[in-house]
Amino acid sequence: MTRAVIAFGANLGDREATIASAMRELADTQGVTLEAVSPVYETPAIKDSGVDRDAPGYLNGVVIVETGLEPHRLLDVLQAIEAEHGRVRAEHWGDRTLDLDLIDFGGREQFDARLELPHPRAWQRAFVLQPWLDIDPHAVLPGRGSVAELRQAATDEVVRR
Ligand code: PH2
Ligand code: MG
Ligand code: MG
Repeated sequence: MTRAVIAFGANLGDREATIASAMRELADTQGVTLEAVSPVYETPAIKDSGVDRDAPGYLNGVVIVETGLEPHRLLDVLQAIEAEHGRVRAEHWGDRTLDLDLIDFGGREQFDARLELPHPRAWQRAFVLQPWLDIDPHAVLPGRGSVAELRQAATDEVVRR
């Protein structure tokens, strides 16, 4: 079994209902057990160009799971749940009903066309680091260091719900 960290985000539709239902679906997945679900944060949309105050805001958080699945099978599960919630992959970093990102998989570092572990931008995003820290104060991001220290350095705005 491996401990995996998954970040969730939603900025379209009924964000809370979507996240609640995604958490249920994840919990109902064979080979996946929920260990902890973080508090939820209200966060402004980040685009390639920086903060976009005109875009709808996100709800963001993190869930820690224990899983017997391999990373790509877990990714399949996450993408199936996204698709069920009407996620359409159009604009890069575009608005979305649901985003489920695999952040860390048992400290593994790997890279292929479909998946990079750990998630390449998690280290600089307070909307991932803060909720992760809430449920695992001693968390470490492989190759980057302690999540607590990374959180101190991250500047994007997160407001606890
Ligand atoms: N996800 C993105 C791009 N921008 N901004 C916020 N606040 N929260 C997100 O989850 C987010 C984002 C790409 O996945
Ligand atoms: Mg994302
Ligand atoms: Mg994603």
